[in-house]
Amino acid sequence: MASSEVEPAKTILLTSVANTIERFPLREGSFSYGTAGFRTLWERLPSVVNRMGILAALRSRAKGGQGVGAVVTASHNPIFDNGVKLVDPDGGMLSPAWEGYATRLANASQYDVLLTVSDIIEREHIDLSTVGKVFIARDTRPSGEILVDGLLEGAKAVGAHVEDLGVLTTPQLHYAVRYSNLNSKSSSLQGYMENIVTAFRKLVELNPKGSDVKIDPIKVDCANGVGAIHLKHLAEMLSPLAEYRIYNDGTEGVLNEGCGAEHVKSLQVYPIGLDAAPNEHCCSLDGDADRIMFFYNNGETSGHAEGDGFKLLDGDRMASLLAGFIHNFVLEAELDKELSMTVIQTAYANGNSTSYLTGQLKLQVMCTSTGVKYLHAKALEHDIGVYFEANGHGTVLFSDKALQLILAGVESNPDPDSSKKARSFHILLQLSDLLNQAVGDAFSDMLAVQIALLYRGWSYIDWINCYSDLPNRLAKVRVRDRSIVKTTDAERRCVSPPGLQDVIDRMVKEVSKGRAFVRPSGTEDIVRVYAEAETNKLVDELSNGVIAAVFEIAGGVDGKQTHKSSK
Ligand code: G16
Repeated sequence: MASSEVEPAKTILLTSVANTIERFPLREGSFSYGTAGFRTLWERLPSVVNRMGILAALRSRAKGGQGVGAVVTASHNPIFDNGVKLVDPDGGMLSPAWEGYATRLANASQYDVLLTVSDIIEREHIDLSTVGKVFIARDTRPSGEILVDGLLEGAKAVGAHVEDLGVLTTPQLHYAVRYSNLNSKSSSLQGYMENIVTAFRKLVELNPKGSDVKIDPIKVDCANGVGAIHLKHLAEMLSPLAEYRIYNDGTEGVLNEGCGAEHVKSLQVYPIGLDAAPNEHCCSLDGDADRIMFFYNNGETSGHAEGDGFKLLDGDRMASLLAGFIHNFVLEAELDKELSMTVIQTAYANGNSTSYLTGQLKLQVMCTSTGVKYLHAKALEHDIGVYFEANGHGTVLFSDKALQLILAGVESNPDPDSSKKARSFHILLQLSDLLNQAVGDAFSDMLAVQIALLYRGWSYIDWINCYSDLPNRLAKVRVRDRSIVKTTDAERRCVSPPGLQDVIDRMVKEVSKGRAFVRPSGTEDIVRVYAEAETNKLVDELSNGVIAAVFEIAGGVDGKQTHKSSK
């Protein structure tokens, strides 16, 4: 664009921004781009969502017109919350540098919005002759439709071409953004479905036991969310090879109420409406289907009616199953010298899962702060990055180098039956297709777990027997202002308020295999308290002690323990 055209173009753009923000007045309170974007009561969000439309369009223009995503969802939060999160052109989370712009824009007065937009254009050297492209999707929350209107307006005001993809799972939107920019696969919803269905079918065919196998049916709690809509379609495509029985499909129950991945992980009870007979394979998705928990009933009575026989296989279990499974093929393909493989966890990972990964599987493990954005970024630093949060978010990323070596192996060994090594190349290639490369995805994780169990001939019982979890507790404590709680060392140590970490250290020292930390949630107005120890008695003492310390030192208002360990 000629320099004489820049100022008029900018004036037109700012006028258009001024017009759109006027229709979405700023609500009271402050907003912060947290663990997964903005999340709060939906009534507070119209101005924020409209401004995120503006930012998404600016981000796209700053990236030379590549597609950027914006998804309206509050995932595991209650139905009356909503949220908005932006997706970068590679299908990953918004770059941290732009999160600062997001927070600034969300809190700016009408006038400051114009200054901020102008500042972003300058700093990011945005060429105003580029046309932006924004993909929009939302979950099933009733407020989503209203909020999407503002998002759409904001993006259009900055001259973006907007594609509203409708009601999608969060991973489907990430996938659409990634592959619309890469042009290597169809980015459409049908393309997404066909990609994972084809990879799953091929993996079943490559199974050394032959393709005439029986895959255990699985009962899927869809949290009354968007997962139900798309799982129905996926189940039809995979029938009769695999069978998915859908529960909490949204026709009767309330989103995330008494069901969903967060509910079963926190309370360690069955989701409402799903009757698990002993040893049946079951799982729960969350409200936007980007995380998954597996569980079964071991048939034992625990005296705790809601959780009788309940056994949970969480994100740590997925990490250990899939890392071990994939590493085995890396070894058989003789790629272990050429490819670095690492497992990324957070402080919430059970200590015994980390010991199993390092001790039994001999894999390197790293720890990051909570939030897919941190784990995903760390995983990208390795050729094969396996990342999972204990709460069920995660996937396995393959670097370009890994994919090139695997592809070369497939090309030089076209017949998978010719040797174990040949088969391993083919299996790795299909796994890299099955596992969503943009973000953790409940659907592809579910299918990958089914494949790993099928190859190993394992039931959930065999899977859970790999190691025993250390007893652990997760509690939520409401404090007057959670922003006073600040942490360091991948959230394992608390640096503010002063004195809190000293008290935690003293308590942890007294307890065998003790570990505890506190951190402010980025999605709810609470502080989370995690504790683990060698026995249930010890972990109860430790957890209660830390909760009391948070109350006293961080200004507690209300607190409740929301997590029981598997006994
Ligand atoms: C989001 C993030 C996750 C994070 C979770 C809880 O999940 O994507 O990475 O683990 O929030 O975060 P916090 O402890 O900060 O509240 P989701 O499924 O709600 O989108």
